[in-house]
Amino acid sequence: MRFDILTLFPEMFTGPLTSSILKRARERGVIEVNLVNIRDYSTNKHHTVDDTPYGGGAGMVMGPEALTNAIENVVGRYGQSSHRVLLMCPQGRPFSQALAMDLAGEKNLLLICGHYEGIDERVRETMVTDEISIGDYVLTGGELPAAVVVDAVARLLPGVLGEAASFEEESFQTSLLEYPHYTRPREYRGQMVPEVLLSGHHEEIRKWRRRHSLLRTLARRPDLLEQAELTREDKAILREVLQDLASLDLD
Ligand code: 4GX
Repeated sequence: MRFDILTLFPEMFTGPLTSSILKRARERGVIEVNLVNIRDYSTNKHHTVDDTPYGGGAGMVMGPEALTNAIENVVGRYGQSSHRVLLMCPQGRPFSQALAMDLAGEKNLLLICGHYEGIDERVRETMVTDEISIGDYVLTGGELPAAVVVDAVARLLPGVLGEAASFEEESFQTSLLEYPHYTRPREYRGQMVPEVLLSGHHEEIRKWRRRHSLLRTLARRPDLLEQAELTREDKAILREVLQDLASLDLD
């Protein structure tokens, strides 16, 4: 899969792209990342890309010319058609695992990293196919969100993670939070690893993990339980916990 990233600060991607899994995926040719400096497409004397907003007010807006030229250059290079053009912005659709899975089905993705107060609305209307937000907080630019999207999408592609990991992705998907994990030593600063995990009883271990996934999700993210595919066994566990809670005497 090929990612074209339009940015004023290509150097912000150096760390994420040259480390760990994304580094290996690029070396193996599973992903290709093309960083495009929007400033290179500015045609004015000082190569500026921003301007003051019509109607007045604080801040600057990225103008349409350089951005459009950069997008058209990239899309034109590959024969466009189904090219998704993503704009990272707080007004966008909340990024999710489901959206990452949808994007992982594309051959190319173009990501636009805005700065200042944003981009000229006409570019948004005519060139952008998807507006994406990574969360309800305000960042200084779209680079970190773009890196998040590239990371989440790339790890879903065949050959990026190990075989085993991709199977888990299939079966568990996103519905429940992870159960607690432990590794050696068995005792650390007086804290023991739960006995069942040392027992070698695979069925007991599976039940313990499922139970703790359910309990964590109930405690921290009950909203996720609505979309989760729960077995009869899962429902029995949750029913029992909720009954115990309901019978607490809080007076
Ligand atoms: N999830 N920001 C983008 C400038 C901007 C504004 C509007 C285009 C249109 C953010 C987020 C985020 C701050 C990145 C404003 N560019 N992006 N930037 N949260 O906060 O995606």
